[in-house]
Amino acid sequence: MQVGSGLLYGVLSENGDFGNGVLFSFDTSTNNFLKLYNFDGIQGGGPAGKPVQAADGKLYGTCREGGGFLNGCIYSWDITNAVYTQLYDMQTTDGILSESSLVQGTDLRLYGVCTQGGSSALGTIFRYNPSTNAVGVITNFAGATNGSLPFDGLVPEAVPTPPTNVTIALKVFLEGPYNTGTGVMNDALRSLASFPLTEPFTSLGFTHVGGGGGEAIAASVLTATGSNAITDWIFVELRSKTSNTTVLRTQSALVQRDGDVVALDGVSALTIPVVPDEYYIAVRHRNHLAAMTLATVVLSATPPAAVDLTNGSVTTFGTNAQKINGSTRLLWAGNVIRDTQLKYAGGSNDRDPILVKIGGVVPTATTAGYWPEDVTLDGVVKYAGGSNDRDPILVNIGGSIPTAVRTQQLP
Ligand SMILES: [Ca+2]
Ligand SMILES: [Ca+2]
Repeated sequence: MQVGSGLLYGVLSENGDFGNGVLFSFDTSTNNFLKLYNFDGIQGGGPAGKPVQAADGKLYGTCREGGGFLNGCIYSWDITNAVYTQLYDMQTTDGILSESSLVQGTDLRLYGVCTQGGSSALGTIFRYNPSTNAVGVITNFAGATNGSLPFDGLVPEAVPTPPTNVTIALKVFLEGPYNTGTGVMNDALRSLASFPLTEPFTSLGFTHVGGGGGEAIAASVLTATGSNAITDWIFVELRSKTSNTTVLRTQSALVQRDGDVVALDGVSALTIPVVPDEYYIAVRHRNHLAAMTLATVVLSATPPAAVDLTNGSVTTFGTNAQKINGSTRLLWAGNVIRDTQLKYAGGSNDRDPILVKIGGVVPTATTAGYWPEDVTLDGVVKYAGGSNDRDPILVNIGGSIPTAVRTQQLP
């Protein structure tokens, strides 16, 4: 066994100064073998099984010979003070000639087996209490009924560590960069020098919960091309299965052109450090209306739960939470002033900031960069002319009555 100092400890069952075995240590860094104690055959001899370090820091082991009744004994070795102690002399009723290592239970008792002794002289399972220096027999082996002659001790069942992550194969399309012709989103933003390598949500006032926030990516993540190129950052919420308004955990992630929401390496499935359970999943973006699953989704460590918000396979909370484009679902574009409404006119409308961003005077002017006013996410804020950022807002509130609004569908 290797204990805190990095030393390994073991026993030799024969020889040594008294011919009755040796307790030794071995330094794995220096290859230094050190005899610590020579068993004398009186206070124990013929140690068998490897010593075990108990919770009190001492080593504990068994001798198959010696001791007060010549039936073997239980001993301890105080590592700190280099002191050997003959603790308990095995009697015939306890079991004798133990060849096993001990194992410490959660009750802090040490458990072992004897090859002989006990009520049928065919061995026992015993329990040693270091606090009271007492041995109790748990099982007497009787041969035909339950076996005999146990040699090698007991092994504790390993308690599996419950997973603390879930993975999601989440898919979502943003209307702004979505191209109906290609069926994927554009990826103009990733080429901008101003594309943030740290999630943009915190500085925009999004509320991170449960340890989310501050996620960062390597610049190389943005060099991917094709359908897996990065379109933008996306904000994922896991909400309580018992309260769909209670956000338990948020996480910033990336969305690829084909809608896959991926981890910070730009390719892996989204992993969120929460215990496996059922959650509502909401998806937010800087300037699109958020949407949430109507039902909870069972999330586990593996396989990733498929949550495809692009094809209608997942029902969303509310009414028309997403824009329907043929058979494709998109998050509504145009929430330039990030609130719960798309507004084209009136107070806090989403149109005016676009005009302001291009300078406020010449409607045909443009401003490049990573801005919430860039509704189409093409890297250019544009108020008038083809592919401008203003018209999608008007279209999304109905297209005819400028004072109409579209309200985000979240509980
Ligand atoms: Ca708005
Ligand atoms: Ca634009």
